[in-house]
Amino acid sequence: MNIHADPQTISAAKGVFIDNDWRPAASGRTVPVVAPAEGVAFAEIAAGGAEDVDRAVKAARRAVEGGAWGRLSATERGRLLTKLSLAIEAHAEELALIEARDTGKPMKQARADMVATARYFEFYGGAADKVHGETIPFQPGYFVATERVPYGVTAHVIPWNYPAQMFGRTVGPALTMGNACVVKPAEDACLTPLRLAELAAECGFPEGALAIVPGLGDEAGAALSGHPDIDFISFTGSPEVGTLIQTAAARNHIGCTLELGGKSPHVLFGDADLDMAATVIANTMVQNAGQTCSAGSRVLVEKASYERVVEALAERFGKLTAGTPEMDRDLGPVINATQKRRIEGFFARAEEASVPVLAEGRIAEGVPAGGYFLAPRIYGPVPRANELATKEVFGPVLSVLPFEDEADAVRLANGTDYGLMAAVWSLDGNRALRVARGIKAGQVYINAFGAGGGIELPFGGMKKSGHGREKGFAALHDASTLRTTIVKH
Ligand code: TAP
Repeated sequence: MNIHADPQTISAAKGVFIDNDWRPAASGRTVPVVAPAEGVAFAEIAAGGAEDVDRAVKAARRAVEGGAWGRLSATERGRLLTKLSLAIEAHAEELALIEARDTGKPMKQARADMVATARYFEFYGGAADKVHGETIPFQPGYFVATERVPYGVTAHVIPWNYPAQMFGRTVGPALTMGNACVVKPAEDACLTPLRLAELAAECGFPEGALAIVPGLGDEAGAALSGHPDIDFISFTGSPEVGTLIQTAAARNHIGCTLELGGKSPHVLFGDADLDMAATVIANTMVQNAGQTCSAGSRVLVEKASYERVVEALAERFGKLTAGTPEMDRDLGPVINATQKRRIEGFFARAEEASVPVLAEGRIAEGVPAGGYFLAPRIYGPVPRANELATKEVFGPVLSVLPFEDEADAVRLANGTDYGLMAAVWSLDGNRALRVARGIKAGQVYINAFGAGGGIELPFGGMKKSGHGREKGFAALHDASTLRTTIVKH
């Protein structure tokens, strides 16, 4: 199979996946799937709607209440997740090809995404029977024990930037804890989640344990998040849709986790290992063409070392090249024409505000004219009030801002609505730790950033980056609720 394989061989593009079976959307409608590197449609997905969502939720309810899924032990669930991890490894190249065509990302990044996706199911498969409750000393004559129990039916609305990884990240812990999951992937990139659900069925996941309803956000997504018979919602995406999700959850009196993006800072002191820092900053910034919620899109630099840092960053950014998945360069195109126009809007407004461009990468020769390619850029010094210092661009754009001293660095790092990830670069360990502990972010690195995904590490936002935690054991907590049993003896 190659990346331009006949879309019909991508079995994922078959419809709505409910009770381990494909069916067309109830409306019979479909949505075209556009390859971002080409700007042309190469497949169609079902346009699921309220009726499909209702069927999926009912199937999930049957699965957890009296169905085979609800009767499995934690160990048996863990084995199924482990089997799925092995199946993903066995199909990694096929999945990476689908992912690369669907999202436009370079093949090496799509391959790395499949390694990470398999790892989610490996990690959670192993964890399934290692989640313990506790006993609580209470009044004489009582025995009290707590246990983590599934919510029941969980809804998962996921974005287009890492379709396979996001699937593993949200569905992995939910299945581990015994929930039945209904997933609404993004219309812009949803082929790998569909294929992964099919693989799960082949691995033996019982009917109803996992359903996928592709379609439009304001149809399938709204129907799922507002469905009266779901017990919990996990959402990753924009703050605007996050607000709709939280409102829908509140209306149903259920909980939700929201992962809404960021404007993650690197705080770079003059004594940092600049060679390492600049390389990590440039490479992680353009990963997925900058369309990563945790992208380190602000570099805050100690004033005295500003020129040196800018030179090191500009040197690296100048070499970065955007290309097609097959070209396998540093980054691919952005996801669609709307996103490209959105990012170009930032460029136009930066020009109007006379924010200097420090360096620009390039677009490889020979990319299709219709592809949504952008050369990566660094701006600096970016005025503190400029939108490039505060707003999430979600593209390959880095903003550099000088700071005066430690206190100013912390103030600046915390000076946006977001609080997802951060890094402090300094060889003075005490200072690095002091600054790191002053930053309001769910993950703070010292002399590193991203660490290859860190599936074992709790991940999620403070402030307007959202609430709840994904990854690690923390995700198992958020994918389950607590029952306390009180026995009088
Ligand atoms: P969203 O519109 O938030 O899409 C995320 C998911 O929500 C998709 O599955 C989407 O479906 C669905 N959705 C859309 N409208 C919905 C509704 N009314 N009810 C329920 N679900 C709905 O994000 P986007 O349009 O893909 O990207 C816009 C911006 O969001 C980006 O520029 C970026 O800033 C941010 N973003 C952040 C992240 C992360 S990881 N934090 C990821 C992606 C995007 P459809 O896509 O089918 O409409």
